[in-house]
Amino acid sequence: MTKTDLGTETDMALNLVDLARFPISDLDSGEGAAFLKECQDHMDAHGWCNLDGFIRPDALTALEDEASNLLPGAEVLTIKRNIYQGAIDPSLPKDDPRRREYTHVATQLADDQLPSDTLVQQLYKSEILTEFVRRVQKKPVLYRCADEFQALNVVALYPGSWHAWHYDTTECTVTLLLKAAESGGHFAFLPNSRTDDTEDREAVDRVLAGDMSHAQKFDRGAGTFTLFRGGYSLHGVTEVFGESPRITAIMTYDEQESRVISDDINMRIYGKRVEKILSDRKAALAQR
Ligand SMILES: O=C(O)CCC(=O)C(=O)O
Ligand SMILES: [Fe+2]
Repeated sequence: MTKTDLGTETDMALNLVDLARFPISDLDSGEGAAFLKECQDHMDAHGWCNLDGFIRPDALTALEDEASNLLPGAEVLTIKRNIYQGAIDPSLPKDDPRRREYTHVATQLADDQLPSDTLVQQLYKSEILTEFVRRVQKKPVLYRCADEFQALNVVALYPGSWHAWHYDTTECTVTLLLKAAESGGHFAFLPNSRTDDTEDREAVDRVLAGDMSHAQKFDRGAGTFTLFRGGYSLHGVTEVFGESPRITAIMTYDEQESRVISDDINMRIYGKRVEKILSDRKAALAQR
């Protein structure tokens, strides 16, 4: 499938999603309504919703090819961060695992490196898809994140790398697996491990100490669409093994319209390239 086969006028979800199995374009009647209820019930009961085979096989090949062609232009990011991706709570004891910084190495395309005519960007911008995510999460309003770097990312984890434990900086995250790892590379998480003012410390500390027995883990094939509350569910990806990378598209959403992330966090996540963009911008503004 190529971009010209797909046209540009229609909502891209209609072209890429397996609508026969996942009728996201009509959620108010018949099969669509029943499907939505199933997703909502699963989200309520478990804190996640996993849709295996969400992307049609021909569309998946096109998305995977597109990502593989773009990835050589991506930076290899070495990201060192605590699980909250922000300042450490000074009241924590010195040896508390929640003070620790965890490192992962990812080859990552930020939103501004994904052109607007790419399939993945058009899928993310789909109103049908956004509305589906909103309704599964039972939000009165939900917007795609407006941050120029974080909104949509494509992340490749090469063998030997993993994604360190963290909470996302936006509330609702969807991950779309474009290419599965040959082995390893499991997405693992603690559904709803924190709220705005409390955290399930026992569960979090257990995971940080290396005990994964209570973490949620499941096998996901390429084309799987997984909804969860990434800002409130500690999560990461286990080490990738084999010869080829594991590739995901990360789509972020927030209840707040025009939600952007602080420069400080973006520089920490995206490193030198973003530091330069932001400092060049400041310098240009100062000259005006
Ligand atoms: O690749 C994944 O499955 C998850 C990645 C992730 O958690 C993130 O990019 O914030
Ligand atoms: Fe995440």
